[in-house]
Amino acid sequence: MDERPSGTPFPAGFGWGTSTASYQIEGAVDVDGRGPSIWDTFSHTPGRIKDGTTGDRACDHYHRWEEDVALMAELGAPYYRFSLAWPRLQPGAAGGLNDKGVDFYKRLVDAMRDKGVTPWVTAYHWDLPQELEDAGGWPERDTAYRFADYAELAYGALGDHIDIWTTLNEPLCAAHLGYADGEHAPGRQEPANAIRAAHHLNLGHGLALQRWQDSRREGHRFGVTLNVVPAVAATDSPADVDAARRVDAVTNRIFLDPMLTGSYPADLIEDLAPLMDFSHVIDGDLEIIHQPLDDLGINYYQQGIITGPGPDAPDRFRAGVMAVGAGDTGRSDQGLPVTDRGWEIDPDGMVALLHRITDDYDAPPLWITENGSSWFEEPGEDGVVHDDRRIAYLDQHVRAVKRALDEGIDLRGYFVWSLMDNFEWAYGESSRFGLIHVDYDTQVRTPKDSFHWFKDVIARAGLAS
Ligand code: PNW
Repeated sequence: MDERPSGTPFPAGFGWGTSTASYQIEGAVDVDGRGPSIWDTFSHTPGRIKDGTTGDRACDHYHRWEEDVALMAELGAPYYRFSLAWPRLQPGAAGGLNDKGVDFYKRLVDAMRDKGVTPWVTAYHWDLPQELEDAGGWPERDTAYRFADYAELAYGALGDHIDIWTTLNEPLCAAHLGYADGEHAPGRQEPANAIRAAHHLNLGHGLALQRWQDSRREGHRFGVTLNVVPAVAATDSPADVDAARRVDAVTNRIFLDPMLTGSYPADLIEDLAPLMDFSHVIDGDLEIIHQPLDDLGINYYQQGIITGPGPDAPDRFRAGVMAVGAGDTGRSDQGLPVTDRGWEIDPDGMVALLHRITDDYDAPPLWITENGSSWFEEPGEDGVVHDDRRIAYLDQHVRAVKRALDEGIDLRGYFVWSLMDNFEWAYGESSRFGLIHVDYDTQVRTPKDSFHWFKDVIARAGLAS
């Protein structure tokens, strides 16, 4: 029986969920045979993480998964999206799988399924085995083949336990932040190699999909998650419009076009000509990358308001991305309220983005696989985190999701980043995105007010007014 009150706004079966990633929550980095990843190396390099923390323990989810599954069940979201740690499943990125790693994920997903939570798994959320980085990392073509081998093994071992499989999370960050900007592991600042990394991530995605399709179990769904950062020209001046086009090519279309249309944008190749040629793309690669997708996950945090060169191009944000062929561009803002990371709160941008993908591509069903906000908040005297700002943020974005549905977008779900506070990459423990507060000293988990708010939204499949 449909227990939703009449007139509630969301379709029955709408896919509410939360997301996490292996390195950000698991800890236990040297337990049960896990090998080192680029994030272990990077976080242990002085100066790389703003507060000097590492993911050595993070949320200790590797040991506390039962408690975390109980919290998922209490929340009542039908989906939980998480990633597999490549160095836990295939330490050193060679040979067969580590049984203890496989057993961990089996325990986790079986417990989730027992509680009615559907696992949505990502094969790669940035924790590249260090050994592969030592051999050159994603700028090397071989890394794509190694990823495909790992993805195939993971599907073989866990395919009977998990129905929804994603190849990559945000290849944009893996390529540009890792290899051009240097803010993420492995911390290299080599613009041309970031473009090669992007291609090999694309290639690894296509190869992995081919392997999965070859042994697809009935009812399984395969996809990818991209963070598409809308590149909006700050004004209609030709300089700003052209800058926005260049940034869009190098951040968004460099992934969307090969995956969804089987080609790289001609303007991207032309823009990059002064930096590099495209001889790393060889015949047949684009056919491999252009595989059918059952779902396209979109991570949305904010738009990029792009300005052309000039003295008022403020905040030369993401210098690496800008350095990569986007030329001398800047990033402005719209004067909207921001989170504690300085990210503008712009739910309309999410709706516009969903329209753009729908209009420009023959896209599969869309899912918001991440959306959320960072505010550093500790429990008050009553032991509770009253995170009204996060509730307001989520409320605005859930309403935007509803608008998108009303406007005809084939949007199947909305996942909050994140289930719990976790190791926020270069920001370490200083940036908190969770619906659940984590005390990193005691590992005590405390649902925030936003957890209860989201639980209520899910239960009623809508908003109060
Ligand atoms: C995503 N940016 O990363 C990731 O998928 C998560 O692992 C991460 O915790 C979450 O968003 C919050 O940061 C991003 O600089 C990292 O614009 C950086 C940016 C965007 C997304």
